[in-house]
Amino acid sequence: MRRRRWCFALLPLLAACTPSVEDAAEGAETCGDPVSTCVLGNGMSLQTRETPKVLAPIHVTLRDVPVQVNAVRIEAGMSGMSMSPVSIGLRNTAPSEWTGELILPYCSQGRSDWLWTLVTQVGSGERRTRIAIRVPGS
Ligand SMILES: [Cu+2]
Repeated sequence: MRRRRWCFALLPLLAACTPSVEDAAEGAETCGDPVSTCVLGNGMSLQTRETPKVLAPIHVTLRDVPVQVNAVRIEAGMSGMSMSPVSIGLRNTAPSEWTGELILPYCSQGRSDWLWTLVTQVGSGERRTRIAIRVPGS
């Protein structure tokens, strides 16, 4: 019973990704090695506990987040692909530090050029930072 439920949970992930005409990756910052931390142009730094892989939890820590930020989430997608939205909310785990766990679907086109959008909320305003991160599909 348990195994069957897991399969159903995976189905939408496997069917997630089809080509479409959408926003391009231009303007995104590149994070080449998130395990050893990427300092972003906005002063925050992003680190993953493990080398990002699809279909496996990726533990993300965001540090040096301005104290006035009251919510942080990560939206993940691929430019030119339409896919079920991947969006996770991070938790404020220490002063200026937010963490969360992300699972990315397998890309049916074999692509690995993921775009993560960091959405930080201050009051009712949102700021979006786009980061290009390679997440191998296999
Ligand atoms: Cu894709």
